[in-house]
Amino acid sequence: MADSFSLRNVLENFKSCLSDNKEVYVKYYISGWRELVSFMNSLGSVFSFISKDAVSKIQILENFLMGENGTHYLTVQSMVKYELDNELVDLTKRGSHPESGCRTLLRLHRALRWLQLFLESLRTSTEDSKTSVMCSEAYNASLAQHHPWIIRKAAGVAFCALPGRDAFFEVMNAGSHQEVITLLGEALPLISEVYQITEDLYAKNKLLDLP
Ligand code: 1PZ
Repeated sequence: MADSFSLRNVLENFKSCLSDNKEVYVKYYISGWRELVSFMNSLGSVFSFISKDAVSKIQILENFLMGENGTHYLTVQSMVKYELDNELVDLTKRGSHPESGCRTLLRLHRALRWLQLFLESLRTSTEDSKTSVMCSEAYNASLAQHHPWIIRKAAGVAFCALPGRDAFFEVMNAGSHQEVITLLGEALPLISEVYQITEDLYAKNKLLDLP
């Protein structure tokens, strides 16, 4: 999988994510994340503690989707309704539902905000911009506030191992730098829309701080 990664696949998945009435399909949401994980794995083993966590969250959601109540997990909207209606979510502290679809997807949702910020800064970066700096700025403005000190430290160490900007554009495997930048310009509005729809849904249902 790692050798077939292309930024284009990520874009395709996030494009397929939205239904006609703007619901978010869980299937394509997790496929998009699987692509990103295969990309991250191609960057080296320093990132494996991050990809392990992402994979386990993708797997939890996939198990729901493939399970006997799978039809309720077709979209993020139907998942939220189903889990709330049936009291399948730990709302204030972890208890009998420590791995609900809602809390699991929230972790990926927060990471999607990091991705959005990071890709935007990559898109508008210049020759001498540093990926590690862009990455940690995006992280500090998003995910970091949800992580304890020890994870923030480990993430900081991993960021230093990121390839430089040129190499980074290469591994995205989507043509020349200019083509990658163009593709990022297409992908970002899609990612932002998926992010915003999920954010509004979670806010409306008071789910943004699920333990
Ligand atoms: C290309 C560079 C990759 C940088 C990725 C930036 C994100 C750093 C995140 C580091 C956290 C990894 C360790 C696991 C943390 C978990 O404790 C948390 C909360 O979950 P809980 O403990 O509540 O069950 N997990 C997360 O926050 C989800 C993190 C997913 C990160 C996916 C990144 C994918 C990057 C794609 C690369 C293009």
